[in-house]
Amino acid sequence: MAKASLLSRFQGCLLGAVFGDCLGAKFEREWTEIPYDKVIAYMNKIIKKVGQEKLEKGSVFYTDDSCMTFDLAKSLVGNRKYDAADVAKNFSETYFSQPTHRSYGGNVAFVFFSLKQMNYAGDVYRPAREQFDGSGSYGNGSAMRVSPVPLFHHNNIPSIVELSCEQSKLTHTHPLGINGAILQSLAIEKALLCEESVGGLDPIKFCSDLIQQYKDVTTVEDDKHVYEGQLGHIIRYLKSTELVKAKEINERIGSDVTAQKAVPAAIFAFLYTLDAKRIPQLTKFNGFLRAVIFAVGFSEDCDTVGSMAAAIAGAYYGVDMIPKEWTFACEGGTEALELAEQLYDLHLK
Ligand code: R7I
Ligand code: MG
Ligand code: MG
Repeated sequence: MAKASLLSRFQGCLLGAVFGDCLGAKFEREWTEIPYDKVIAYMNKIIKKVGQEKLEKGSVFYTDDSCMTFDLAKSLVGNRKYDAADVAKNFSETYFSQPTHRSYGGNVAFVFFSLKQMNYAGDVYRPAREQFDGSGSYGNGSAMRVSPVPLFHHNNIPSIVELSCEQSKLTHTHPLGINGAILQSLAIEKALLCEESVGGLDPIKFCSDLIQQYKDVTTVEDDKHVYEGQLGHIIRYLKSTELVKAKEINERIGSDVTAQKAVPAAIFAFLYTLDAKRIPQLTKFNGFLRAVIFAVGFSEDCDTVGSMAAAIAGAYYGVDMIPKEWTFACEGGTEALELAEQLYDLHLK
C-alpha cells in the first residue's frame, strides 16, 4: 500500500465516519446480520445513480453519529480549543433543529433538554451525570463522534485522552462510555501513525500495542478491564485461521448500542479485513471498503459500528479509497473534507 499523506488520512477519517454512518443508516432498523451482498448492492446502486446523474448532491442522509461529529469538529475548529459550553450548545441545538429524523439514542435527549433549560451556562456536565439514576450512560454516543479529537490533538496522546474524556462527559459519564471514547480515539491515532511496512500492517501487533497503550494512558480506572478483555477476544479471532461467523462475533464481542461492544466491534472490523483474502466476498474491494462493508454487515448497531470502523480505516488508508460518488451522495460529504482540512491546518500551526 502506498502511504497516504497525513491530509488524506485526516480526510479519510472524517469523511469515513460520515460515509459509514450514511451506508449503515440504510440498514439501521433491521437489527440482524445483513448479507454482504445486500450492503454491496446498496453501495453500488448509489454509485450508479450518481454516475447517471439521477441523485442530488448530499441526498443520502446521515444520522446522529455525524450530527455530533460535525458539532464537535466545528466547535474545535471555530474556537481553536475545547469549549465545553459551546460543544454542549452545538449538540443540543442540532438535536432540536431535527429531533425526529436523526435516530438519536433513547436517553440522550434528556441531556439536551436539560442543557437547553440551563441555557448552556453553569455546570454543563451535570445533566449527563444524572442520566440512569446517576450512573451515567454507557451508550456508544460519545465514542461514535470522537474522530475530530485525534485530528485536533494529533501526536499528543495525553491531550487526546483528556479531550476524549471531557467531550464524553457532556453526555456519557459512565466509565464504560468514557473509556470507549478514549479507546476509539487511540485506535484512530494509531491508524494515522501507521507507516507502510513490508507485507502490510500486522493486525495482531496493532491490537496488542493498542491494549498496552490503553492500559498505560487511560485515566478512568473503573471498568477499565472490560475493554482489555474485549481486545483479547479480537486477538484470538485474528489468530484463528477459520472464518468467524457474525453470530459468534455478536455473542462474544457484541456490536450493539453500548460503547463496550460497539467500539471493540469497530476495531475488529478494521483489523479483520486488513487481509484482503480473509473474506472471499470482499476480496475485490479496497481495504477501506472491506472494513466498512464487513462492519455494517455483521453489526447490530450498523450505522455506528460502520461509522467508527470507517473512521479508523479512513485514518489508515486515506481518503482516496472512498468512492467519489459517495462523497457526492453523502449529506455533509464536502463539509467533512473541508473540516478535516481545517483540522489539518491547525495541526500544522
Ligand atoms: O449513546 P447514545 O448517544 O446512543 C447512540 C446510539 C447510536 O447507535 C446512534 O446511531 C443512535 O442510534 O443511538 O444514547 P444513550 O441514550 O445515552 O444510550 C443509548 C442506549 O444505551 C440507551 O437508550 C440504553 O438503552 C443504553 N444504555 C444503558 N442502559 C442501561 N443502563 C446506556 N447507558 C445505560 C445504562 O447505564
Ligand atoms: Mg445513528
Ligand atoms: Mg447507531
